Amino acid sequence: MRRHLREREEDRDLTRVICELATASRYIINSIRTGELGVAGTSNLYGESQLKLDVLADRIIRKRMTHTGVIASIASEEDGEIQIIDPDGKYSLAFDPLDGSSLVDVNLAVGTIVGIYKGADVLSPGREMIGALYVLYGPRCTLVYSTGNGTHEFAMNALMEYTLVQENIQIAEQGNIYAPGGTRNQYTPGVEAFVSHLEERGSKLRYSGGFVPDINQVLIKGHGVFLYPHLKNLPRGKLRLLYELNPMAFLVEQAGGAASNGHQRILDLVPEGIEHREPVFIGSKADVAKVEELIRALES
Ligand code: AFP
Repeated sequence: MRRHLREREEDRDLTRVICELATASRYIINSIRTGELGVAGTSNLYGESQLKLDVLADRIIRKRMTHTGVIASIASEEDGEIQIIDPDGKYSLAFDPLDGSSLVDVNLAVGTIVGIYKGADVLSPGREMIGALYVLYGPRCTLVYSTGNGTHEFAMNALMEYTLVQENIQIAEQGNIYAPGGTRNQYTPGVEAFVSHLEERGSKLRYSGGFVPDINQVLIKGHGVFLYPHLKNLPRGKLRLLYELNPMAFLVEQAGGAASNGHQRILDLVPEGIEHREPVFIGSKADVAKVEELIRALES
């Protein structure tokens, strides 16, 4: 991966950040595969206090990021507040160290999601990001990143090194898989009409309950749409703008897809705070445009 980044003449400090995140993922995948599934506060057989996997993942990433010496601030889903590391640092991160962590004990895939900003301000619109990546801890461990020049996939080999799988992933204009989050009886008229439209078109439902594997499926299959919409009982939806939506919107747009909150581009939204939640419709451009049209027609 380091060679790939150098060949593309990426900034050396940005290369360090991405490679240190890749290193962090080795420790995280090892913890997932070998660690106890206990909850924080319990102790393992050695009497050590048990860390929840997401707390452990958060600590691993923080340690590696501090080690780079180029980080200004960190906003982690685990911490709920922005931590200043070095006000003069070159980059800042917003990340979810282990998204979907509740799926580990049923052996479903989970992931780490990271958005990378120049300077110290992670509360700027996502379009200001200079990079994003996720690591998917599934049957294979894969890493997908973009620094604004396409979206690229790597896979971890037996030596725990990341080797290139594909460059410049492309998402087709329209798809035939969909991942519908939330509960259907809470869907609003525009969203209900959209899902009915997809089903009538023969789209197949593919939903794991993990944002990273569900987005990865749209990216790597090269078509489809993920939605976690505004719901009657959850008008802002569930997913967090900083830690989940902005990084994935960056990666999907770089692959020729689109990401909307049903009315406007996710990357244009001004964060109201680090816990800001937004509805999301993300994936094939025509599918995202279709749901925006139905929401306009049936909900305005
Ligand atoms: P957890 O991190 O609490 O497991 O939630 C995972 C998640 O934030 C995201 O990964 C999924 O897309 C979404 O929640 C699934 O939510 P539902 O369980 O309501 O479908």
